[in-house]
Amino acid sequence: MTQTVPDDVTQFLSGASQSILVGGQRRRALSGRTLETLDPATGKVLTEIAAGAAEDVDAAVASAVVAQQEWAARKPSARGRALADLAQLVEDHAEQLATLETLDNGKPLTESLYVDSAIATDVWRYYAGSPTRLGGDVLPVSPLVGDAFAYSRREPLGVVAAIVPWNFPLLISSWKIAPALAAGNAVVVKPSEVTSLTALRLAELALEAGLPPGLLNVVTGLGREAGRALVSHPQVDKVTFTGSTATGREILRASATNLAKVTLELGGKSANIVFGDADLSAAVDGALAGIFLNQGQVCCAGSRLFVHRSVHDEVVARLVEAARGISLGHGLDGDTDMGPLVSQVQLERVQGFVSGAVEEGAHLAVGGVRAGGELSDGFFLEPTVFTGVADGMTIAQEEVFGPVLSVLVFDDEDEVVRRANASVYGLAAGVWTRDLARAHRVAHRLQAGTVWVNMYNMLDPAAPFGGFKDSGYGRDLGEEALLGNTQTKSVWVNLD
Ligand code: TXE
Repeated sequence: MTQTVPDDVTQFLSGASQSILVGGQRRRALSGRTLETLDPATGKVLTEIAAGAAEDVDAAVASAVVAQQEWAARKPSARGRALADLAQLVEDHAEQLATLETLDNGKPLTESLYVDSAIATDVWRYYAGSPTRLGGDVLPVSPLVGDAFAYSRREPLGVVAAIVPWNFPLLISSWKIAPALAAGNAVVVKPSEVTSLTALRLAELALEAGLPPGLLNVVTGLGREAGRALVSHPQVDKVTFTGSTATGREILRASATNLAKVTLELGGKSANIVFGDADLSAAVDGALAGIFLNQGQVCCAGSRLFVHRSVHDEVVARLVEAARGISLGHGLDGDTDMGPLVSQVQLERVQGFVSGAVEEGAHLAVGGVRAGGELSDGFFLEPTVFTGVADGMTIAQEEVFGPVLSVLVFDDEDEVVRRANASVYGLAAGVWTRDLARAHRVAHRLQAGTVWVNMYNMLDPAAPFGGFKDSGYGRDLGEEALLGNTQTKSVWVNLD
């Protein structure tokens, strides 16, 4: 496997140890420590990043506090223009950002380009329109004495901390940072220690677009050092987090000290339901995309595929055949359909779920093994399908976060809704049917923050995204994310 890496990307990688961006300046960690970041397709060191810690976080928050004042004082139209310029720069650098993402995370370049870079551009463009739309209301008050005019204002919170995971580093950074900035806040972002590169490049582009230095700061480093210091910092007003449930709980506990507002997106175990009357070709394609996009490392992955008994065998046969045809490889190779898992740790975690499922009695229909040959140094797992999965099995209850599909059989609508809802998670769900009434009925009954009908894994900046139940609270994207980055002030004016 030899890939050609464009010069601009090689150059960026060579300077990556200066990955802390504070007050508009890139530098190393104050401690001088670094962390290795690997290319997951080869297991080789890609570059080194700065291992930031509490003192770097202090500097970043201090510079964010100052820059936020300047930013919030700009006219809404000026803020909107700067964000639109950044959207344009993200689009102009789509290929560079996508290449970095593929090298760092492993996903195929086509995905990095047409999902991550493309939606990130749309997200910036969407929120570029927000500053000039963010108004308040005239309040119909009835004062006890005299008369008054009252109105509400949506004001920024101050400094927002964004804790970003490794599965969609550019995209999730964008959907956390863009609404925060649009609402007039400053941001300190702590990307995942295994995929920090695109958040850094994005922050450089923000400077190029004319955002004030210090408005968007990046502190790379470990979660337990840089991340922990950031979420408990006394001058952080909001934490927006996507990641594991355990870390989400820890962030919530930290917010008891600084009373930061918290938005959590914590993953899921989403049900994708194929009724007997569905267009089976579309449903099978949707099921495959639902579980194999980004190697299954997707919070809303359709990891529980409920298939009606009447079409079960046919759907399984098609899934297995398609899974066998998926070609694994380096994300920069043109004929790669699926890349490696993000890290050795994640590979081992997923392999643990696979062997556990076999022990609990699920039938391994295809995959389940680490890829060998020239891929053996990377963190590749063959696309995996289990059949005969029962609701109580670990593989049907816990988030696997890998290319592992569990197929469950069902007989009727009430039953499948009850079983789909029998999860601590509630992030997303899919329904495949030609029956219009059933599509809406089931969509309304599913306990999930997003339900897709005859489609899967579709995201758009206009559609709020987030979870019911243990999948978290608060919403990314849409107007809700914008409002979630504001606080409401009521202004009363005495008219007497
Ligand atoms: O997540 P962590 P991990 C799930 C998925 C995966 C599992 C573990 O099931 O297998 O989580 O992944 C930062 N204070 N998801 O261990 O630890 C960390 O540095 C502040 C689902 O990688 O939650 C990183 O930037 N920050 C998920 C981010 O939190 C802390 C996407 C996420 O890492 C911190 C990723 C702390 N104490 C994993 N500890 C989804 N919902 O899409 C860690 N971090």
